[in-house]
Amino acid sequence: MRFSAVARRCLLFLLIGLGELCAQDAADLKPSPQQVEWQDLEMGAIIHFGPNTFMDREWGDGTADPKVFNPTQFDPEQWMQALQSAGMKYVIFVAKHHDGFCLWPTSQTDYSVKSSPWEDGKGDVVRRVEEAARKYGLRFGVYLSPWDRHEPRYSNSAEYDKYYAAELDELVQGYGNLEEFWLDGAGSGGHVYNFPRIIEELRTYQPNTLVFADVGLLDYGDIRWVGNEDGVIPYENWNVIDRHGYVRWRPVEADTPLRKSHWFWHPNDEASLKSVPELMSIYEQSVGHGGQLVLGIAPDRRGLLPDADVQRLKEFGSTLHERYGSNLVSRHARGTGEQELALDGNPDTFWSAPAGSHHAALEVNFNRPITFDRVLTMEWLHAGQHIQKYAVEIYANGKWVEVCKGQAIGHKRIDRFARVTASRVRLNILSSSAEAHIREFQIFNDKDEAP
Ligand code: FUL
Repeated sequence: MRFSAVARRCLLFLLIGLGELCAQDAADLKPSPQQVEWQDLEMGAIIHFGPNTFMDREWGDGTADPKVFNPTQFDPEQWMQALQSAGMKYVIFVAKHHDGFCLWPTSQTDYSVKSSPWEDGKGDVVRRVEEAARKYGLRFGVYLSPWDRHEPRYSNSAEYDKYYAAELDELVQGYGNLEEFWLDGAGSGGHVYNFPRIIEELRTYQPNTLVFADVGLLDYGDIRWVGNEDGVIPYENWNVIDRHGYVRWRPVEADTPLRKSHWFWHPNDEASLKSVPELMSIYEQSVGHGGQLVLGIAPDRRGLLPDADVQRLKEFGSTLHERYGSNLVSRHARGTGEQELALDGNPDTFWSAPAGSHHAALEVNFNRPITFDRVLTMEWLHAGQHIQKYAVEIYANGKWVEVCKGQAIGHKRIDRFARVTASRVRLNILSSSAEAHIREFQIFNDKDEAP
């Protein structure tokens, strides 16, 4: 081989290598199929129930006598009915909180339901919650607190790792498919865990479970924490983020309790129940910002969700339905083109902008003017998150006029603006890293909101 041929070959390898490096660009990264499926769930609940419920505590110190755990009317089906009425699609049950008390009859410690009077120590809360969730069509996942304020082995990292992995082993092998595993970093500052080993344990038996991990444990997460406990995404929401040079798809989950700042049930606390307008605003700033909303619910000492909470969840579900159940696009003058696939009310079909394009427009025409104050857009994400800048525009007095604009769309984006009336509306994709793919472009008018 002549030198120039060698040089050409080297250059080729260099370019291939660079191409692979470029695949680390945010725009080239794609979600796993499990992540896409999970993002479609949109709303779930995290459930806190244990000795804290009986002791008016949020963070138990691990000294509570297991005998305090004795719900009198335990009925997780009642919880699931309430969650279903709100439109929730999955639940994460706190199998062990920071107090170390296990809600299933683990073989790893006596500090569990086995030592409680509930069902004579023969009950299994995790099992009952799992069965109830599946019965009502909700996916099931668990939270297992790494921080353990009861277990004496916690002071010895290696011993505790074995203990934690054995607990996890029971949960991942005994309760069917887990949708999500919540890895909470709270209280763990300064403690060293062997997380690679723990995640391997999980992955061996549950390859499809998505790991939620907050800031400190992010390296292990398939899902990331939003950064607050208000349930809102206060920034443009990109699914791909860079963590010290390691770039990958990590959708965001926004968690917040139904009762302000309380994850566990507390007596005389009904005034802290979030109102329907508050919940709607949270929804619009979480699901409506392309993320997942996880609402904290807390059964009381009876083992039931309080009536007020049940009622609030139901009202939330019906208000969501009222506001986002009547898509005005269903009245548009139907065309035959590909764009119809983004206007058909079916998120399983999508329109793709011309191959290789970096901007495009999706236009909706109505036979007569419609009045509206919000739009909902969904991006098809299997090929990555491509839209980087867009505007919603109406045609008025012979020209296109912007009513709102933004950057990231992602799974779902809800935009609100001052009410307008028009018969031509368009989503103007001003910049996309590759051709845009739109599952849905929907238009709504909230009659309850003042114009
Ligand atoms: C936090 C915990 O410290 C809270 O008690 C609660 O479990 C919440 C969901 O996560 O980090």
